[in-house]
Amino acid sequence: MIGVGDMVLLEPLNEDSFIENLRKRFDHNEIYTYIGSVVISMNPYRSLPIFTPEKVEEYLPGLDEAYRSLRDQDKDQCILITGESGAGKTEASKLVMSYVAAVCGKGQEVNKVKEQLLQSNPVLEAFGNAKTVRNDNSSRFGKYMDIEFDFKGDPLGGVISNYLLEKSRVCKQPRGERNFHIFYQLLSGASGDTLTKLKLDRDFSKYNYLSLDSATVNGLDDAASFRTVRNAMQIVGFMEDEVQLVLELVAAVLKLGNIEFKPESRVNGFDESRVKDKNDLKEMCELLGIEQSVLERAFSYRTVEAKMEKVSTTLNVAQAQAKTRHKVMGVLDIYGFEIFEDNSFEQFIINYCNEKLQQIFIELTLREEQEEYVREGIEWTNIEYFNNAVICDLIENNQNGILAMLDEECLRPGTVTDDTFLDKLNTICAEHQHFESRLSKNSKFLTDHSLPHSCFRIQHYAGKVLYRVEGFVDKNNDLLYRDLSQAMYKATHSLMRQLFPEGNPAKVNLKRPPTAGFQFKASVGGLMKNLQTKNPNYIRCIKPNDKKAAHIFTDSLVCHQVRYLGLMENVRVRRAGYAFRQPYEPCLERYKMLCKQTWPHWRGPARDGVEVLLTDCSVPAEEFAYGRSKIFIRNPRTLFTLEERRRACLEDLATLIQKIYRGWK
Ligand code: AD9
Ligand code: MG
Repeated sequence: MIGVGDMVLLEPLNEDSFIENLRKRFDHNEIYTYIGSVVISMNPYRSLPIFTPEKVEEYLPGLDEAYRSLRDQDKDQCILITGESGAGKTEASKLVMSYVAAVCGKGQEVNKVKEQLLQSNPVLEAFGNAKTVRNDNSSRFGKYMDIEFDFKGDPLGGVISNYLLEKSRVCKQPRGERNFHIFYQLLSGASGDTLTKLKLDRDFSKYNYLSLDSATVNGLDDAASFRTVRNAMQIVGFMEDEVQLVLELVAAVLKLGNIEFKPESRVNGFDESRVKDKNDLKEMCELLGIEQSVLERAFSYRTVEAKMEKVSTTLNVAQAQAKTRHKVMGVLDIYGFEIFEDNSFEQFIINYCNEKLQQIFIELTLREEQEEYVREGIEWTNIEYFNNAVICDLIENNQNGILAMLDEECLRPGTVTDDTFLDKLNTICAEHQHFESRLSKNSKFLTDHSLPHSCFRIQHYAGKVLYRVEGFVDKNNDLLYRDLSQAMYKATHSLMRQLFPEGNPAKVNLKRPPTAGFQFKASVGGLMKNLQTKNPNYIRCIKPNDKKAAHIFTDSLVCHQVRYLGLMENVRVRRAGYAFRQPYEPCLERYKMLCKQTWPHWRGPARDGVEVLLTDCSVPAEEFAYGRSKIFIRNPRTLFTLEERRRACLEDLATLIQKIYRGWK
C-alpha cells in the first residue's frame, strides 16, 4: 500500500499531510483515495492499466458498497460526481457504468441493456461536449442518468435527463475553443458519398461556425470518433433513416451559419435584413424540405414572439419491462465549475449548478450528519465548515436573488438592456458579502479597483468569477421569433418538425414562455429533491495541474481544491462518525435470526435486543454506538458481514423446510 488509502487513518492529520498523501499516491498511479466511503479521484491524464472491469472492483470498493446496498437493502443510490472542469467527472461516470456492466448478470437481454447504457456516452458526448481551454472534452450540458435494476440487481434500462446545453457555442466559440465535436466528426469521418448527399465539403474552413484556430485537437481523432458515434447510435436504438435525419440537421446548421444578411432600407424608414448569398440558403432548404421563400421571409420579418424551450428532456435508452418498483442508481455528471477570461450567462448557470451540488454535499455529509449525532445523544465535538448556502441564496432567492432580478428585467415593459439589469444588481446586491460591483458598499472582497463597468463579480465557493453582463438578458429570454418556428414547422423533414412543435399554427400559445434561468432553477431544484431521496455516494474529482498533462502535481492547485471541496472537514467529521445507522426495531427484525436469544421473538425493548444480538455476533464494541432511537455502526463492512450471515441463515432455513416437506410426503 502506497501512502494511506483511507484519509480517516492518516496520522498526523493536517492539510500538508493530506496533500502529501495524495501526491505520494498519485506518483505511484494510485489515483483513488478514500475518506470513508467518499472517493477522491485524481485525474492521471493518461490511461492507466487499471480500468478493466475486473479491476474496477478492486480499485473502487466504494462503488461495490453502493451496489450492494442497492441490491441487498433495496436502497436507491445516487453517485454524485463533482470537481472543476477537467477534473475527470465524465471519465469517472463512464467508469461507474462499466462497473455496473461488469458486476451484474450476463444474460442476452441484460447484455443488450448494458451495451446500450455504455454506448449512450459517445452519442451524448458528440452532441454535447466540446474542446474548451480547460478541457479538450468538456461537457457543455449536465447529465443525470437513472439506471434501473430488477430485484436480482440486473439492469433493466436507463433514463437520461439533460440540463441546459450551452447552445450559444453553436454560433460562436471563444478563442482556442471548438464547436461541438459532432460537426468536426461528421466532416472528417463521413464518406464522400454521405457528404455529397448532405451537400457538405470536407474542408472546415468553408464553415463560419467552425473556429479555425483550434479545429484539430491533439489526441482527438475526429474521423475515428465519427465511426464510433454512428455505431453507438445504432446500438442505442436509432434506425438507419433516423441517423440520416440527425446528420441532415447537423449539415443544415452548418449551412445556416454561412447565410449572411445585408440590411436594406424600406420606404417606411425601417431597416430590413435580406439574405446576401442565396446558395447556402437554397441547400439548407433542400436538406430540410422547406420552401425557400418561406424561410427567407421568416428571416426578414418578426411578428409575435413565443418559444418554449425544454431544458430537461428524457431519453429512454431501453424500456423497462416489469411493472414493479425498480431499484435505481442515479449517476450525476454535470459541467464542472469553470472560470474563463470572459464569463457569461452560461458560466453563471454552470457555476450555480456546482454551488447547488456542493450544497447537497454540505447538507448531507457535514451538517445533517453532525446534527443527527447531537439529536441522538452520541458524543460529538462540532466541526466548523464553510456553508455556501449564502451564495446559493444570492443567486436563487425568489425575491432578490440574481436570477429573480434578471427575470424581472426580462419581463419588465420598456427598454431593457444588460446595463439596466446590472444597475439593478448593483443596487440590490451591493451589500451582499459574496457580491462585488463598482457600486459595492461592501468593499471586503474588492481587492482591486479594476472591476470593469459592465461586470459583476461573485465570490463562489470555488473561487471568484467576473461575469460580463453582455447577453444575459437575451440568453435568459431565449426567444425565437414565431415566424422562424412556423417556418421550421412547415419543413417536410420529420425530425425538424418535431423539434419545433410551437410552430404549429393550430397551437398558437400567446403566453410568454418561462425564461431559461427560471427553467434551469426549477429543474435543478427538482434534481436536488430527487437526489435527497437516495443514498448519496460521492466521487470528488481533483485536477492535478492546469496543463492537461500527465505526471505533474501542482501543490497549490490541489490545495485550493482540497480546501473548497471541504475535504479536511469531511475527514474530521468522518473520523468521529459512523457510516451506517438504523432505528432499533427494523435492525432487530432483520438480524434477529443470527442469535438464539433474539430468535424468534425478543421480549423487551428493541434497543436491548440489538445489544444482545451484536454482542452475540462478536461485533467489536468500538464498531457501534447506541443513539436514542438508532444504532450507529462505524464501518459498512460490519454490515456486510451481518448481511452475509443472514443470507447463509436463510439458505439453511430453506433447506430445512424442504427436508421437512419431503419428510411429510
Ligand atoms: V468538464 O466539467 O465536463 O469540462 P470533467 O468531466 O470533469 O470536465 P473529463 O472527465 O472530461 O473532465 O476529463 C478530462 C480529461 O482528463 C479526459 O478527456 C482525459 O483525457 C483525462 N482523464 C480524466 N480522468 C481520467 C482517467 N481516470 N484516466 C485517464 C483521464 N485519463
Ligand atoms: Mg465532463
